[in-house]
Amino acid sequence: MENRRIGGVHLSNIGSYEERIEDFNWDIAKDILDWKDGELLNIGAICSDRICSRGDGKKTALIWEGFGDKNARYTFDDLRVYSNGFAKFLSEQGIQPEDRVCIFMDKIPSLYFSFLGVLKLGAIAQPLFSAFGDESLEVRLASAGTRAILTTRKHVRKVRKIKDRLPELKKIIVVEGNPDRLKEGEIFFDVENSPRVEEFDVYHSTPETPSVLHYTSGTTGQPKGALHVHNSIWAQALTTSWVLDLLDDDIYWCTADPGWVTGTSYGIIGPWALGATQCVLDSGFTSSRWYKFIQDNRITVWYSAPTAIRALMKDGNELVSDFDLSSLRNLASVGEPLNAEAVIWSGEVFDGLKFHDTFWQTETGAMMITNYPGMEIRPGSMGKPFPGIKAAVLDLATHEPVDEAGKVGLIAFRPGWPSMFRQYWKQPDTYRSKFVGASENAMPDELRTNPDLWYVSGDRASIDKDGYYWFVGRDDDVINTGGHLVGPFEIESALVEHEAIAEAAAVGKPDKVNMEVVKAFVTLKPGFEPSDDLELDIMNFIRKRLSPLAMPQEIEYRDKLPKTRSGKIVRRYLRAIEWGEEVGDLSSLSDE
Ligand code: 6R9
Repeated sequence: MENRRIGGVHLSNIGSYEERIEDFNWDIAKDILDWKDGELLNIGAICSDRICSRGDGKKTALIWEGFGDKNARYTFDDLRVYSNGFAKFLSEQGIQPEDRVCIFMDKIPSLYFSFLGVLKLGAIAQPLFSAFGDESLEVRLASAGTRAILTTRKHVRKVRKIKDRLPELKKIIVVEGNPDRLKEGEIFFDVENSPRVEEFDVYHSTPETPSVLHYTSGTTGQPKGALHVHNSIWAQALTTSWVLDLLDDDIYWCTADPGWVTGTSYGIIGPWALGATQCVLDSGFTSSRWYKFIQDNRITVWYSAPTAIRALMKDGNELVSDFDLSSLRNLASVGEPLNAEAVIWSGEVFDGLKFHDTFWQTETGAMMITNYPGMEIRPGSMGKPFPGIKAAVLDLATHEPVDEAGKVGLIAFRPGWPSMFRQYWKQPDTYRSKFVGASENAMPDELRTNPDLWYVSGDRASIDKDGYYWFVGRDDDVINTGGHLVGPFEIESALVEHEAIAEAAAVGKPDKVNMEVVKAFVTLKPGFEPSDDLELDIMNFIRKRLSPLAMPQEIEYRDKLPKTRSGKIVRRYLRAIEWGEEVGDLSSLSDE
């Protein structure tokens, strides 16, 4: 990448936001990567082989630290060879292009190698949080018809519990741990201790070849798989360059886990497409561990999330001064509203550096509305649409763009950017329902290319007179806890599997650090009495089956739950009480 540090002053890759809007063209991303039409468009290869062939094979690609003092470093040449290793191994196991391969492990180096390897083979990477319990895992593997899962000794027991119910899951591959203790049918593959694979015939993907399948929660039904394609790389690379502002000599840290789209779009694809050095910290969160990680690795660009920032804030300013964080030069955040206090705080403690808020979704694949280097940050605002993105706020009733400053509506985007999701896995109707103006039988390809439609995000915002977007809240019941979306339906379905529970509703309740945490309202079956022990038992039940994030922090016992006359539980009502908001019109509720 062109290095624009002139006389010590960095002008920023984006330069002038207004000028970029004027001359915008997605092909700029191709120029930045020096990629010519007709060349191989495969994310796995662009992020590794291509960096080596431009002469940067010896450059550090990954600086990794785990629990205790475990650490390792890998060059782009290592990335190339180890991703080849995974691609070759999976192809020998019979994995074919477009097969779904789940990656279910902690943030260990093999997660990163295998992700690129799966893509090199033309298969679809399905990364899932290693914190998921067996039920969360089963729902997603069953939905995707996943053929192979790559996991570790630590997590394989969850796969064992569910594998008999997953007829399409043919291969269980353990990439780390002790091979002697595996069960029959499980395969061991340790890429770093296998022969180096110097050459692999990378799959000739087209721009529309599927690449990554990310599961995301909605209000109704189980989580949906948002499917991305190799063409997404242009949006991921360009936003990485213009918003995160990576230069050749930066040391970059994205704190997100690749089970979340942030961890793939900006923790793998965007930065490595540009040939940047990335850091990964695979150990639990403590403020001092994070500050030390930045200090020791001289991290310059840092992409994190509001919950983490608020947790750092809580630990105070004094702790910050115990570390030398002078290497930092650009900070950004995503996942939930970044409150103004957090922006102002970061400016105070990080020597004038304020977090740049960025807004986007699993479905958008890349940043959509953000703050840019060199542009005035208005604390509390998400910034402005990325050049090339046509955004609007649609009137809640008419779905026409609002032109009045400050009026609240639905955030929407005109279809057509490169990283837009191509479908919800096997749910064409749900995909269609995300577009305003779509005809009843429109196919996914028509929807994603029709410039007259609006893709509606499911969030509310207003735009001020200068074009800055201000987040208001979600337009649905999805719970955003610490930046992770949890679907109430998934929690409720698991709750009613508990022997004591008759009916359940899950809503978000306010929380200082996580913004929201899960609260469950339950009615009990005859013969069960409310008690503290039962509450603890229910909490653990959910933690183990779903995940620690989905676990209710509070359980309220009720004799009955509020319902509509057609029998649907009204979460909106329960949520409003938690937030101390107006409950609204209750006339549609049943008096039963
Ligand atoms: C990348 C990612 C998407 C939802 C989104 C919104 C919330 C994300 C935000 C934000 C306020 C921001 N969200 N960024 N809310 N300000 N800067 O987060 O993807 O997990 O799909 O979540 O998260 O509600 O619709 P995903």
